Amino acid sequence: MTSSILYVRLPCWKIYPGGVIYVADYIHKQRPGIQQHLLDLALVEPSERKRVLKDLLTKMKPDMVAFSWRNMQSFGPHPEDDALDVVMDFDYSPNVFKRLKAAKSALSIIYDYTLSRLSNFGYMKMVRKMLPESRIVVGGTAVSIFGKYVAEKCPDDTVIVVGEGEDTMLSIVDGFTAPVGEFFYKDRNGRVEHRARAEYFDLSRLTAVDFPYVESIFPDFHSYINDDFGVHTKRGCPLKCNFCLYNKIEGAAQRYRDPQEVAKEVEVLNKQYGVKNIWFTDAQFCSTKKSTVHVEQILDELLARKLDISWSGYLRLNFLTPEIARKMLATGMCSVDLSFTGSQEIINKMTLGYKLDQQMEAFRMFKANGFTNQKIKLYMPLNAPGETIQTLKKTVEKIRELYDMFGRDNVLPFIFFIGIQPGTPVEKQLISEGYLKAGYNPLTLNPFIIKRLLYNPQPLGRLIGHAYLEAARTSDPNSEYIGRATMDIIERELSLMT
Ligand code: B12
Ligand code: SF4
Repeated sequence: MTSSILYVRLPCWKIYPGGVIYVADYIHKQRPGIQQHLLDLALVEPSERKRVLKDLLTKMKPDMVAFSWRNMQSFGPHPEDDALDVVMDFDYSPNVFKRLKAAKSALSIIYDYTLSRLSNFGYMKMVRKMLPESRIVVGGTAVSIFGKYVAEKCPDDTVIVVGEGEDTMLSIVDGFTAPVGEFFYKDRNGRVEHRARAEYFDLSRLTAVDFPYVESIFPDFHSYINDDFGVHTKRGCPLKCNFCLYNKIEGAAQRYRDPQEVAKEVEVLNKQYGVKNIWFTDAQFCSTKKSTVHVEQILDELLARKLDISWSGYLRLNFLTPEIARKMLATGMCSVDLSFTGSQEIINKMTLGYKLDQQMEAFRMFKANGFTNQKIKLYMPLNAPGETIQTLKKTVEKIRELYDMFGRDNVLPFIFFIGIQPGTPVEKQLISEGYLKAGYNPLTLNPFIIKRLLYNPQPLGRLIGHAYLEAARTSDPNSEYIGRATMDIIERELSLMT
């Protein structure tokens, strides 16, 4: 049986480590006798990480070391990520020096990306070397997608947990004699076996996180107080958007936490710790009809608690009602974050499963039910398969409608492209069309393949690329958002085309 666990959150851009905290909190509630500690390497200088981990291993001598790995293939550049400028300059800048500079930056991004992957496996190997008898476990979203790859590279006698971790971790803690959930196990001889998930974890068992306990095992907890705190309200997505992996990471069945427990969690964060910003980290905070009922229950619980928070999360608006819109705004929703294309043809091609008219109607509901100056963030899959001059023109028109509705300054069109992810329908389609080679490696370090995985093909790719670069050159970032300036230039160029 396990008596001590060291959790190590592997480095990524600083973001509250919600996933591993849910796991540690659950283990504590089920097996309170186990000593736990959480080391967050995202908060440690790169040059210090090995030493800090080594010192902790020496001091604590845990009999289990559990790694949490969030991002592995993080190429999804958008206007708030420098990598988008690099890709655009490399492909479309008329200035040869800018192109060379972009090539150099691209190589340095890939170098960092390779180094971080190698270092992560290095931390696991260090544990195996220093504590040969310890059990190593690794989970997290990156592992949920690339579990097989992690199993190939990690040390022997490691359990690689795919998908949600609470119940699987408990079964490992209890001796790994009757394991549950999905995982790969690399045994002491390096052989890898796989278990598919056969049971569902009952989310009503996920009661409000015990933050005073979390504080006691995670001394760096306070460094996140002013950031967005991730709060989970449900898991799973039954929809089948053709580019998306979330329904595989979380499963298709939507399961819900108790709304009172969710609200209690937010209340403690807000009233006891002064946390103001919440991100509901569900694949979609509001999506199916049933989930809309659950969302309304959570909003009612939040309203009753009179909290001073601002929140956001990914939304689909199909089943929005004026009442829910009012409650969302009244509880502190600060932005409407959603995928957006203004063309029903593209919505259908991407199998998004909603009507554009419904979505526009939902926007009007926000406008009529308490909208003040919340941001409308449009994650636009520009130039997705099937995009034409006509469909792009329709998107431009609909964005204009949104400017008129909410005020131009409140609408933020994100210049976003589809990132092709392994096992998705769009990946299969692009392989069959010869855009990608069958059997390509989704974790490749080849910059040309990486660029292909960010889908922005010709001829519209050039138009969008040039528009983005012109916007970057001519608009003032202090007074204009680059996505809006880019859309204006795209509109101008489209008007010259038939
Ligand atoms: C919400 C979300 C965001 C929000 C986060 C808001 C916030 N403040 O938390 C925002 C919009 C900011 C965001 C940004 C980004 N994201 Co994001 N995000 C997600 C999303 C939808 C949910 C993640 C989450 O918090 N889930 C809730 C928690 C409770 O679950 P969890 O972390 O998965 O933890 C569970 C399990 O993984 C497991 N587990 C975790 N750790 C451990 C450890 C052990 C030992 C065990 C046993 C189990 C275990 O158990 C936990 C509980 O069941 C996922 C997709 C998805 N559906 O999972 C993408 C996802 C994680 N994001 C991803 C990416 C790439 C990014 C960005 C890099 C995008 C970009 N280019 O900017 C940035 C990076 C941010 C950063 N700083 O690292 C990728 C990462 C994987 C990859 N492809 O390598 C994902 C998987 C999406 C995807 N398919 O590409 N993201
Ligand atoms: S994009 Fe959203 S709604 Fe579509 S499958 Fe993914 S999580 Fe579900």
